[in-house]
Amino acid sequence: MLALAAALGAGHLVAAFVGSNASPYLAVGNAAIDLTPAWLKDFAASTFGTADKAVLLGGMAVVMIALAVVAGLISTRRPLPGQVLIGVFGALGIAAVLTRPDLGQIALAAPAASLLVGVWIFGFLHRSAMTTDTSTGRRRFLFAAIGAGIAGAVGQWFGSSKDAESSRQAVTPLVPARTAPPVPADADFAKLGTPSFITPNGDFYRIDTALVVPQVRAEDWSLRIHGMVDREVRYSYADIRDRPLVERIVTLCCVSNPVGGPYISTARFIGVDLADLLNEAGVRPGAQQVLSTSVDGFTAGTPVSTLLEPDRGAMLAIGMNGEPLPVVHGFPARLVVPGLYGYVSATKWVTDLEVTTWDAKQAYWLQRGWSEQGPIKTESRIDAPSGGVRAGKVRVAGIAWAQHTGIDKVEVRLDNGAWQPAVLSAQVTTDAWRMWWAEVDAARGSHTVTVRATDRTGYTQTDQIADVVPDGATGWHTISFSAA
Ligand SMILES: Nc1nc2c(c(=O)[nH]1)N[C@H]1C(S)=C(S)[C@@H](COP(=O)(O)O)O[C@H]1N2
Ligand SMILES: [Mo]
Repeated sequence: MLALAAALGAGHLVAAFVGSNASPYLAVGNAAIDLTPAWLKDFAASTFGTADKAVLLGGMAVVMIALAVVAGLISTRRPLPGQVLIGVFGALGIAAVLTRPDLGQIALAAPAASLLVGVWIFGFLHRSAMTTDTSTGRRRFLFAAIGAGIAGAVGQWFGSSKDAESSRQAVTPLVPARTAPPVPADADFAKLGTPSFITPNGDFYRIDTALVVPQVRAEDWSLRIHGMVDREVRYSYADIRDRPLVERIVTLCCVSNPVGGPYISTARFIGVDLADLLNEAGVRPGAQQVLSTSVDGFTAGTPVSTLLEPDRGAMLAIGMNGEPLPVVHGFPARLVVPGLYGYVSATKWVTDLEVTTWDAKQAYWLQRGWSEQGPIKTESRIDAPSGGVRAGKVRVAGIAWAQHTGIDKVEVRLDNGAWQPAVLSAQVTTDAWRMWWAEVDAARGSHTVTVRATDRTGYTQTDQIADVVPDGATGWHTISFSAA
């Protein structure tokens, strides 16, 4: 176990210089995320939610420790079994680093350091354990433990000294030339249990494949637009922030949001019109998708036609709720496309836009069985009541969304009774959610309440239950409560 710790510590230290994702433990975790079959990923996401990354890393630790203990026990005579195990782990680390699109060959130095240090330390400790001089043996074990800890800690400290947060703090206030409309007091029914209309940055849902949040400093960032364009263009952070900025209120939603789920939030995004940037590059006829790539290799494919729609409001966003984008939400820059699920549009830490066709390139989730097109489905959710209530008039409240179309009507029903209309909050923009509340008459006992929304195309949410794969869940949200 100690040799393994020393190996991981050495790899972590080297990774601080060659790319923090090259730290073998993280590289293997990231490779596991990318290689996980869709069914297992769905299981993990639905079982552990956003804790799935912690579960993955914890599970890897348990497996590694168990194997290390076994290898140690069968190495009592000769060091070979333990050294072979470390060699296998090292090879895994090397293979994992090779699969990472964000890591160059130099990054192989990290798992290679792990392999060499691990094999050497295991042999060293093995010899120490064999000596008859137990105090020397103990001292050497202690040295190895301390060395492993120091290597890991220095790697962690040095790696994080290049964090994006200090670069983010240095960004001077982003002042939009065109601000979003003010949010009226009746835009939410937070007092009745709905979320606040604008989600504070710290509460905004987070979904991505990154085990370690990518750290990109604004001064190192640039966005390249290439492919089926008249001229390739490149923008620095200063180029973007010095343009007239626009602010838009947009509700982002994840395709993995189950009916009634939490992966939906709203912010004021500040940035520039993506269509302007694409037009500066000059999109050639025949182009179908814009493949956006993040610094860590995630990709999303967005229809060119949607991005160039004059009223779509697709953005390259650099600000969120008056601040520079938080690092977890994509600092320095991300895409935001009203009306499309995040997996086909909302690339965070975006550095590359390739104008191409659907046949030429397949984005990350498309390769994993999700749909090519991802318009957000009209849905609604009940947030209150949660828990028991007093019998009589009971207030039910929640949210409804039909981004870029707008909500027309929300209805609720108690215990499969008649549908009754809910009161809607003020409409701020069709690109954001709307809150609703209604009062139902609930006698003592247990009840269910169900909600459904109708959007401005006249479409009423279907009660047909569909899974989140391949293009978003459907079905009516129902909750149970008891009245006393
Ligand atoms: N770089 C990167 N961007 C990404 C993703 C990702 O895994 N990596 N996930 C997408 C998905 S599936 C969603 S739903 C949104 C979530 O954005 P948020 O974390 O800011 O809420 O980001 C999108 N952008
Ligand atoms: Mo998502």
